[in-house]
Amino acid sequence: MDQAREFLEACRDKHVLVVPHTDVDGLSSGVLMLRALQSLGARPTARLPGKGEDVHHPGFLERLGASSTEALVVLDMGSRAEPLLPGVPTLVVDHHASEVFPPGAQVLTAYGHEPVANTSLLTYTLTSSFIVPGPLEWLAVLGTVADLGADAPMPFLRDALRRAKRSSITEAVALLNAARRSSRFAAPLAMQVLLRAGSATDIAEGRVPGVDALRDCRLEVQREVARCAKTPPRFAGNLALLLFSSEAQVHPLVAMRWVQRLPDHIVVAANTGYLPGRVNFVLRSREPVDLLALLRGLDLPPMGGSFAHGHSRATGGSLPPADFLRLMDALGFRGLSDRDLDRRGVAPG
Ligand SMILES: [Mn+2]
Repeated sequence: MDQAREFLEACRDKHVLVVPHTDVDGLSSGVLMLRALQSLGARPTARLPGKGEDVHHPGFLERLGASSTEALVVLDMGSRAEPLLPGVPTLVVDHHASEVFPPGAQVLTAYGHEPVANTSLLTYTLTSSFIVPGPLEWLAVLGTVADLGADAPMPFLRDALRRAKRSSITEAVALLNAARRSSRFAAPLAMQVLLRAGSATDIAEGRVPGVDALRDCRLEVQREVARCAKTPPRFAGNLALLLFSSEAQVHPLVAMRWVQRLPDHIVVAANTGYLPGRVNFVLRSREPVDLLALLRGLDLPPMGGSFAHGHSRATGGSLPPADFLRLMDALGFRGLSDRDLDRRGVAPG
C-alpha cells in the first residue's frame, strides 16, 4: 500500500492513463483513481477497453501505446504474466486470483487477504489520503455491492451502505452494469454518468444526464435475456448447452437462469452473436464442480482466442467457431455444425 501511494505521488505533473475494467467495480475504481490523480496534480485520462477486449488485447494495447503516456494505472482487470506497455511505469490494483503479473508492474492486490476486498474498496483505501474521502465513499460502496453483494463481510459496509442509501446503490449497480452488457457496449457512458454524479441517488433518480440511456440499456438486456433463455437446451451427460445469438452480453445471465432450472447440470451458455467470428461462452454449475479443471483436462489441440480463464466456479472463453465446435465435441455434444453457430445478431431465430 505504501509503495502504491509512492507510485501515485510520483505521478505529479505527469500524463497518466487510467485503465479500469468496465464492470461497476472497475468503473467506480476508475473514478476514484482519476479524482486522486487530479488532486495530486497529475494529468490523468481514462481509457476503457472496447467490447470483447481486456487490457491484454493486442488492439487495445496498441491504442494505449499510441498516446504518449508517462504512467499507467490498471484497475480490476485480472493479471497475466504478459507485458502491458514496456518502459511505462505501471501500477496494477486488483483482487482477482493470480500468482502472475505483467513484468515490471507494481502490484497492489487484495487476493490472499481475507476477506478479499474488491478493487473500488482497495482503491478508496489507497487514495483516501489524497482526496476528501467522505463524499466519494459511495463509489467504494458501489463496487463492493456490485462484486460481493450488499451483505459482504467488509467491516465498513453496513454503515457506508446506510449513508449511501441501500436502494439507490442497488438501482445504480443495475443501471451501470447494463451499460457494458448492452449491444451498444455503453461502458464509456456509464463512466460519464459516474463522473457526473455526486451520489448513487443522483443515478438512481436520473438527476444526471445519461441515465435515460442507461435505462434503455437495461430494458434491452432484460429483453435479450428473456429471449435467449427460451432456447431449448441440448444435453450430453450432466452437461446442458444453450446455444443462441445476441449482440448483447447476456450469456452469463442466461447461464445463471438455467443453473437454477437444472441444478444438477453444468450449464454451457454460448453466444454466437456477441462478436463477429467468435463464440463467447460461459460455464456455470450449482454443484461445487471445478469447471476450470474440466476445461483444462480436455485433450484439445492449441486453440485460437482465449479460453479457460476466470476461476473454478465461473469460467468460459471466446473462440473462433471451428475451435468452439472442437471443444463441444470434446465435451460430448456430437453433430454440431457451422450452421448451428450462425450469427443472427439480436433478431430472434
Ligand atoms: Mn472487481
